[in-house]
Amino acid sequence: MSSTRSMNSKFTRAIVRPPGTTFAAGLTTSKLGPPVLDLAIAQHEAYCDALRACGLDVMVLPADERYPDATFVEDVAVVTARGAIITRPGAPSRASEIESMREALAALFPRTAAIAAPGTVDGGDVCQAGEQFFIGLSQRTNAPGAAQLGAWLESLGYSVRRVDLRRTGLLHLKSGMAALGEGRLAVVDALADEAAFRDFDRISVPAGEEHAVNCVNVNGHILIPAGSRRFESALRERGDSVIAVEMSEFQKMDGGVSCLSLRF
Ligand code: CIR
Repeated sequence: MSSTRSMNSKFTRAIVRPPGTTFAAGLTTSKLGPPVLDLAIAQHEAYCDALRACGLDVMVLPADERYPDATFVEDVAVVTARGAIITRPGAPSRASEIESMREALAALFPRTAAIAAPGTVDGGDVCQAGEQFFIGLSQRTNAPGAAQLGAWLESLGYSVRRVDLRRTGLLHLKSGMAALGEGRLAVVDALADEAAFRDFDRISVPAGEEHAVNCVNVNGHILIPAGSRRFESALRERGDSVIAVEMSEFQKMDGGVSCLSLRF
């Protein structure tokens, strides 16, 4: 197996932040109705337990009522085994979320890089598949941001490919694909023919379960949203270890399994 196709290195830590009392005021395009905070908090706790079951030490940041979307910590940093970079989120309401993440990462990384204006990057547009990174160009991640992030990743020795999402209607790259490990990607139909994925095995997510494409491989266990039975069966038939987690309240706010943590 080539290094491009190999698994991400083993994760030991995760950073999460529970939803705060203002959670329902966050950004969303979904028509699923307002989230129930108590249920969201319970689902978040179960999600943290799932990460622990995969062997991760979970750093839980305090809920931040100032920023309703702050529970989606994945968007404000990109953390790799070789370094961390603070993003510059594309939604103005999320811009200041980076401040507390910068402080949290400073305790773990001697030096963090940062995306600078006019660049914008949401971490949801960044997917690592072994030595290969994919960066989505989206409503949140612009060309200058993608260029800065790409140059930084290449300086660390990673390969980078861009994926233009701007005509797909997808919020983020990882709203449409995920790295499953061992050279495999989960993809929705809108990205089935994406040239950047050419030398990966593509597993399509069944129609009606597209939200389940937002899944993550954590040390060989694939966390998927509960209720995506056909996708779950397809993974199990391939021999994958699958952990299903309830995500209903986060889906109401356009979030999913990957968005709720930084894993490294
Ligand atoms: C937002 O629109 O920014 C949040 N409501 C959802 C962010 C989801 N993040 C992700 O997929 N990485």
